[in-house]
Amino acid sequence: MKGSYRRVSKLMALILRHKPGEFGVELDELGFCPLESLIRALKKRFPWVDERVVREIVEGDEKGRYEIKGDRIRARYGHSVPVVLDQRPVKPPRLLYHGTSRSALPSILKEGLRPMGRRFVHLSPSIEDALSVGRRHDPRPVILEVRAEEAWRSGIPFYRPSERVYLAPHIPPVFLRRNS
Ligand code: HQG
Repeated sequence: MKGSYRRVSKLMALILRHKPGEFGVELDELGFCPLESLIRALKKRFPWVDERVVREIVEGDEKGRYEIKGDRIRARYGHSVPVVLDQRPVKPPRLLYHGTSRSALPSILKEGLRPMGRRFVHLSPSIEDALSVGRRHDPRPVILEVRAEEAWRSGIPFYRPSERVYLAPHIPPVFLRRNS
């Protein structure tokens, strides 16, 4: 993605996941807002943004971060603001991965993965994705292997808002193992 589009996408994520109010955007309970209100907010920092640019960002997004339905848009995952998840739980693959910082490890191995600032714990189907998630926190991240199918069998619901992201409310330490 072009650098300028990446900056706009970061701002979209900030508005749609975390701080809609600060940008004069109102989300409905499913996390949607009018595309037009998002564009108005984006234009304050990036005056050249229009609907075509936002649609290109959404369609080109490699992680499926956003969804447009009619004239409304939302983030598919990553929220800290309360949104209702309109998704059925799915059966996850046998293993999923979570990349994190070395400093978070002791606490994670003690209390499990918690959503912390977000609504859900985020898990990746591939080690590569988990590595890049982890690098946001630590240049030498730790990869945790999550025995997802077993966790699911024990009653923990999993959701898949986009191809490359699974969500769960909490992963107890018994399902975790350090992978690297
Ligand atoms: C850690 C981005 C201490 C957790 C990414 C993580 C992802 C604990 C940090 C998505 C803990 C929270 C989410 C515990 C978890 N004690 N630390 N018990 N349980 N943690 O950013 O998963 O690319 O909220 O390991 O790519 O890093 O922007 O979560 O290090 O998909 O689309 O607490 O956000 O999506 O950090 O990232 P975050 P995350 P985008």
